[in-house]
Amino acid sequence: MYQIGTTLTQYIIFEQRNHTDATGEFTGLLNDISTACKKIAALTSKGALVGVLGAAGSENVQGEEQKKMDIITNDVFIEALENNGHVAALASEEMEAVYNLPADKPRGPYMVTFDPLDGSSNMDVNVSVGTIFSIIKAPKGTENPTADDFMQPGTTQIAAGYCLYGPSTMMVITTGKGVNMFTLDRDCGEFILTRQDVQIPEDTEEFAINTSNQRYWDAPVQRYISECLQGAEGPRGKNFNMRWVASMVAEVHRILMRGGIFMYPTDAKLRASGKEGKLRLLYEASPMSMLIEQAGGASTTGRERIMDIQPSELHQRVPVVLGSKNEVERLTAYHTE
Ligand code: AHM
Ligand code: MG
Repeated sequence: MYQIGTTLTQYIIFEQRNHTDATGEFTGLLNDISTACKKIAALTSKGALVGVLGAAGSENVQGEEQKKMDIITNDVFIEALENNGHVAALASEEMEAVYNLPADKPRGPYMVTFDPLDGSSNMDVNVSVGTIFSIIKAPKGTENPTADDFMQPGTTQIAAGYCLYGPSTMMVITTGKGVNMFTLDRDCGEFILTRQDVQIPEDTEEFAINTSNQRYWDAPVQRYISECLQGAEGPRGKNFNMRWVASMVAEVHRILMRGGIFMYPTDAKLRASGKEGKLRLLYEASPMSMLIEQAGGASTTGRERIMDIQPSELHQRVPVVLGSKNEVERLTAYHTE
């Protein structure tokens, strides 16, 4: 256990001491990620003052409108990570292909996948947004890893986390030994440990789903939500509350703090447009699943554990059901009944 008040930098160094074979590369990488997130936190907090709101006038590989901040934060991440020899390649929700480092940059043993600003459309209305990241091992002896090298299931993640830009900026990290939360102290520029070994309650009375898609949902999701909505008079015998921020980072953070279930299931509308889900496996579903499982929660597609999925493409989308264990297991069971 660490003392509350430990800085993220101290925490990373202490963690390195526990690994006798550590080279310092991982420590350096987490430091670079933390630097990138601090820069993004500064930009998000200044917003309109520095002209970063609004559309960029372009689309990403997935045909979604890019916000100015999608592009700016993607560049901030690349710049923070490509110079210090800790990574071999990067992949981002905002870039079509794998980002290989320029020839003159030193290569390192890790690869990072990231969504530089998840929920970016919320930026314009001053609602919480976040950065999501996942760290995996790079193949040995490969100068320029390819998309194939990124096709690793979530169980191979070395670390995963997000930075939430909300009323306060928080870095939430797992290295596979629980989940710790750090709050950015802007006065000293450090992330400070404010909560450790987070545990998600197994039961909850709070669900998060975009109900505007209700008419497209499959039967198991219809049943689950309808039972929640019937409240104390229905089969669940208790009342439920609902939240939908439309920023996955904010939703996952709420669930880590007080429990809940978050769903972005597949539905008829997504399938009609050739998609299996809305959220991306490598940049969103996989890292969030590692955090949720490390905090004692569960994460599935409704049919299988997300961490077990063998990715088949960089921008693969999957249905997501995550949060308090008993509710996730219930909805997952409805899919197989
Ligand atoms: P983005 O990566 O393009 O920002 O999209 C992901 C976001 C999630 O943060 C959020 O859960 C979801 O999209 C919101 O979807 P919807 O617009 O259907 O409410
Ligand atoms: Mg996203």
